[in-house]
Amino acid sequence: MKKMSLILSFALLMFVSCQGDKNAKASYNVIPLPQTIEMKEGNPFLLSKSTKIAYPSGNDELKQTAEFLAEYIQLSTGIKLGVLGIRESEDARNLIILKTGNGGDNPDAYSLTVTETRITIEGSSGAGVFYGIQTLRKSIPIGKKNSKIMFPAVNLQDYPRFQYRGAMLDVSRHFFSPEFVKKYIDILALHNLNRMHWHLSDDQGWRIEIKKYPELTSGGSQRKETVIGRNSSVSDGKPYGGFYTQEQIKDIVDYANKRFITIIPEIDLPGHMLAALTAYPELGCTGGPYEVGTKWGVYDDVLCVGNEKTFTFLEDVFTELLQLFPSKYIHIGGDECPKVRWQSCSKCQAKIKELGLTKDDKHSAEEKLQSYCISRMEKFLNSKGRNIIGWDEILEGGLAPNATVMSWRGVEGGIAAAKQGNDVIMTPTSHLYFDYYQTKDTKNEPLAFGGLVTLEKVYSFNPIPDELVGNERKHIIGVQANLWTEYIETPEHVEYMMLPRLAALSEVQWSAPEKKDYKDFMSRLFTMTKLYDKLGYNYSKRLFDIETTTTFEDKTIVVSFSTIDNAPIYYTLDGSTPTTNSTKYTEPIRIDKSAELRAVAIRGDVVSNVYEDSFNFNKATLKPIKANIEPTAKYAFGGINTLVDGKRGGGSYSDGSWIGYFGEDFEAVIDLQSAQDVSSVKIGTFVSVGDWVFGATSFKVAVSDDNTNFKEVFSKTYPVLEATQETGVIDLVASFDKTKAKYVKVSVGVTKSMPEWHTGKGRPSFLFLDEIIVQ
Ligand code: TNX
Repeated sequence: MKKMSLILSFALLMFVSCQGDKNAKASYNVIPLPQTIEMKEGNPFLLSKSTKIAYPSGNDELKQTAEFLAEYIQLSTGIKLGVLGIRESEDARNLIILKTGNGGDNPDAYSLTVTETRITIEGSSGAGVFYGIQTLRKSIPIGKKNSKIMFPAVNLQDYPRFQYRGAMLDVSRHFFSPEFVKKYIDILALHNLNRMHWHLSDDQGWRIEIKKYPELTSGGSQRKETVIGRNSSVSDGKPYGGFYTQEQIKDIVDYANKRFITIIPEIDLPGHMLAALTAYPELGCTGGPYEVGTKWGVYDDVLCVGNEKTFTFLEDVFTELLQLFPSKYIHIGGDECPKVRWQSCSKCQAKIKELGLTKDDKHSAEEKLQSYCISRMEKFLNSKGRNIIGWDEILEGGLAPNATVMSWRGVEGGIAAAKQGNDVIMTPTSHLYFDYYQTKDTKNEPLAFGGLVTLEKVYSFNPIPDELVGNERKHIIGVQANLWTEYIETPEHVEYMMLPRLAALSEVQWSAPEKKDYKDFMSRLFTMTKLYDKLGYNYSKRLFDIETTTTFEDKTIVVSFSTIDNAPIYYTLDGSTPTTNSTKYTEPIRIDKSAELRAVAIRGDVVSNVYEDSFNFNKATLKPIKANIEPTAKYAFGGINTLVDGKRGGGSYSDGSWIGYFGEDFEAVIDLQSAQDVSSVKIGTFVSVGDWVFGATSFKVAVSDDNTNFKEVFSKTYPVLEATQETGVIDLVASFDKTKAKYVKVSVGVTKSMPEWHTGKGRPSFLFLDEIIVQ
């Protein structure tokens, strides 16, 4: 009773004090975190209906920015402020003053000073002022009904770490309306990004009107249907298409420009060109006929580089493109260009001869032909005063000094390019592919490309690898996230994949690395979600999920939980769904026998996604294990111990709970550490044939008491999987007569030659394994 009344009076106190505090208070701890925030002694500034936003009379750029700020403030507070032009000498009070000329050499820098009489945002340029108003809008608390907002006195100095802060949108695989592209630009602006890389052409659709080549849009922008899922054998049978007219593009470029975002267009060449080839088959090596891609992946049909017409076409296309996009950088792709057509094309072979290209120990003649194509286009664009960006494949076969490399297949390409003096934009699949899953709980997520790029992973990205020293480090000019849209059809889904990972990216791009603190970021993100809600952005609610860390202590697995806002967590160990009646989490959970752990965070009547983990304690759990081969680097994750960590693999081969091998048979020996009765061994495999991930072709078990002489107790072979095989887990199970064993050897055969029906026919496959269960 006493406790009850204590709680009640505390609640009452809170109620009264919230009521009493009529002015909602701004906080400058926004995302991305500003460089320095120096709080001042003086009285705060009170923003009210009568506050005005002032810009220097006659400055249209700042007038526009002032109008943006008025809109932002109205959205967040409901208060509509007036905007007015003033002369330098005017000394008015109750103003938010925007001005330029703080003299710094970083055009994106600004200062924000708050005193009792005014808020002043002074940028090195219009861009700096724009970032200043972003910080100001994000500092405003959301969801409080107040007539005044209190801005504590401050001297805030801010500038970005990187000059290039980008995000890519692929509009080829799926098309997005001009209205949505503008919303995407708004989302970037909110996070202080200044480049939108627009992937406008690919195998599955050409999306930009080119007046000289009307077929590109009349035919090349349309595909007859789209494959369902990850290159399954079924398609939806529905025609799909769309493109932007030049007028629409100009309008979007202008929209972005007002928000200090430069659009970098990409025409991907000489590969990823099937849509253009469909429109103009004479540009391909075989002459066609071609068909706009209806499946995902890489197509063998590419531009014929031996044909001069190809270059006329490209120069014409870029000539029109340059009139629409003022960007200094133009992206010409260069990724994933198979060379098979060129190998048997008389024109390409003649060109190779004419250019005197010969195979050496690093590159084939055809790879050098690709390099020729890229550098020829580079020269053309340079002659028009532009510089090229290309995917890291453009490094292969030599690179001109003013080309910028987008390092996507890891950071290695970026390191190599920076070491040879080229500029680099870091955008590795490992941390910045926003088409990858954002949680391990993939079975409750919309289908994604694969991979796992969590919020924390994005946040942890280090754009300047330690391998780079001195001046080399300056060549990392920026960081970008990529949104490929094979599996993303709707605007809501784009937002879901971008947010909140873009918030983590913005901090990598903007803030000081020495201030990086994930926990602190998460608390600021919690505030930011209120603004996302207000703006109607469909961000992933995964940030409210339970976060876990697992450690191992002797023969015990220790699981710790946390949430972004310290919400109460409840759990069960028997697989039942937790409720507020279940055990409340107060300290790390110690698990030493098989268990089905389930946990939820409960906020009022909102229950989070269920966290699930299965622990299987058996004779192999947490025992020493040695394998004959190393997993493929990309899929090594926690290494071989993953197979005996007591946790069964989850719903995606790339979520870190599986380890992957390529093309080689697997064999491992587990040391049970004493002779034990053994009569069954089980191992999980994960299959996804569209991704070259096949099942086992054989499974063998042998036992030994000295780790030298093994006796086979089980052996079985399996047929190669069919095209209709569903993606998921296939367990291999060996049962045999009870036998004593101190060592257990498990051998799993990989599919060495994928079948006729597969795009990789004749090539070996991946093999994904998890948990070995010995009983
Ligand atoms: C690789 S990144 C591609 C794209 C795909 C993407 C899917 C790059 C230069 N090429 O064509 O859409 O993977 O993640």
